[in-house]
Amino acid sequence: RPRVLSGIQPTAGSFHLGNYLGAVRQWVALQETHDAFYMVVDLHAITVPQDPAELRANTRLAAAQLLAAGLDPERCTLFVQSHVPEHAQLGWVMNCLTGFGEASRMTQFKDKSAKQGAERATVGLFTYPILQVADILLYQADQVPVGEDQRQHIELTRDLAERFNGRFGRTFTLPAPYILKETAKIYDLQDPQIKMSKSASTPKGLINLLDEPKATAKKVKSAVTDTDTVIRFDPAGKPGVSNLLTILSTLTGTGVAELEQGYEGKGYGALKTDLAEVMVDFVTPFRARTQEFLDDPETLDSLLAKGAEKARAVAAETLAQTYDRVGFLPAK
Ligand code: AQP
Repeated sequence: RPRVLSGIQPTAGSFHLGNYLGAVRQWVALQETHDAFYMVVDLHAITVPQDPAELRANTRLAAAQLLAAGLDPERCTLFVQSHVPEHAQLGWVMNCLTGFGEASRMTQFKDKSAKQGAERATVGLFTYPILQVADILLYQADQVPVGEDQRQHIELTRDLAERFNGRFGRTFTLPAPYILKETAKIYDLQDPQIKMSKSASTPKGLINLLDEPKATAKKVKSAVTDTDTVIRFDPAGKPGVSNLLTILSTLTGTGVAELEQGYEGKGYGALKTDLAEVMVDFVTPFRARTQEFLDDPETLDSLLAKGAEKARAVAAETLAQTYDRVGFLPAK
């Protein structure tokens, strides 16, 4: 079985619809066909200030949501990044292989540091793509299921893997991005030119899966569209309507062309009403399942501990090989 690896930050509390459609949904499908490793990336979370109690609670909350979305610990390895110390250890080796200029070109860093003010951004935020390189290479992942915003980091991962392999001998698998065209980028409901994101979106533009279903329905109904009336998939000309069609198509499994046909002669109101209903049907059981997992933190923690044990077995082997190649003296 080919191997996949991906991660999600625990920082926001609730996952948003972009996280789910762009990444988590694919994770659920891939656990059936791939040797799948998924993690809650708490090391990445502290690149920006975190309240310790909230971080701990949000880490459990992220794991609960992943389980509620359909990850099955019998079918995949689900763990918390900080439970596997090899991530930070390989991260250091990768830091020492990366050029300063190369790291400076990461657009996610530029965007995120600009938002915070360049002076306040931490060195951790600057090097987080390199930690992500280590996350992926530790597991010798063949594919990395993510949204479009992560493509550049996977390219960096390939570059560094090739560099290491060239310098020290073949050690790492070169991973490929696994990005589904349709859902690579889910857009903000109020500003369909920007991606839906926890930091850039306004509350009305962002659908948090754990929000009150009624609030979600309201946001869908007040989504920005255009002054035309035709329901047609045309991302350049009609970004708002196209975004709604993408979301509806993915959640219902109905093709976009079929949806366009079905809405012929109907107005935007009909599309929004249907999507609001589909969203409510989706988030209602999702919220309930998440709460069930949260209500039993002991089971949740022990399940994560088992996941970390499985992950460590793989990670430790890669790290040992890497340390040996680099020339570190083995500890006797
Ligand atoms: N709008 C999106 N469309 C498609 N995929 C998306 N992802 C995020 N937003 C979209 C994908 O979700 C996965 C987890 O991302 P993350 O750990 O970065 O989660 P986040 O911090 O909650 O994501 P945001 O909202 O994008 O954060 P900020 O605002 O901090 O940049 C990834 O695979 C990502 O591609």
